[in-house]
Amino acid sequence: VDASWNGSPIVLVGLMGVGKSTVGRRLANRLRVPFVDADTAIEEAAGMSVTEIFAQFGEPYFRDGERRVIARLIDGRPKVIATGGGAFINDDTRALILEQATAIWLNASPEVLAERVKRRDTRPLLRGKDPLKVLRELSEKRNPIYALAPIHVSSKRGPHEATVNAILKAIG
Ligand code: SKM
Repeated sequence: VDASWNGSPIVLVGLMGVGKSTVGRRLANRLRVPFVDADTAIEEAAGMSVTEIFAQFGEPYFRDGERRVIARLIDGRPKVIATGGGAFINDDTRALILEQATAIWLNASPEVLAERVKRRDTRPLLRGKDPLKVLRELSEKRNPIYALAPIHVSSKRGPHEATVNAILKAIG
């Protein structure tokens, strides 16, 4: 497809609402490689939803399972993996991703993110809170860490296809 992507798994990181799953699926189609959503893989492995895991076992337990699932998904084969928003923030998970995959930070302003998450109510970290406020706080806290990914692509308002094209250009 291109000159510089070495075929290692592409791992999309960034905050909830930025479009990691949608963009990831389309990117995988364009590259003709499999797509995996890590949150979905965790739910399949656990036999419960992310929300249920948080509620019943707490966040540290979830993070540990998340790291193990991502370690299993990064198997050297070309594929696109969308991660949950907190995966890359965990030191061990981030080290694994940086060592064994091509990490891409998908970023957007808290305002754009808040607009997108409004359409779904499946985010434990947003439960009962003002999404814009939470997303501003999370951006401030997490953006410096997401920025450790070697490739940064911004996801603007509008069709995700533009973001997919920007990624293809960035890895090409
Ligand atoms: O992985 C889930 C979970 O709700 C945690 C999270 C986060 O910390 O940003 C994002 C979701 O994808």
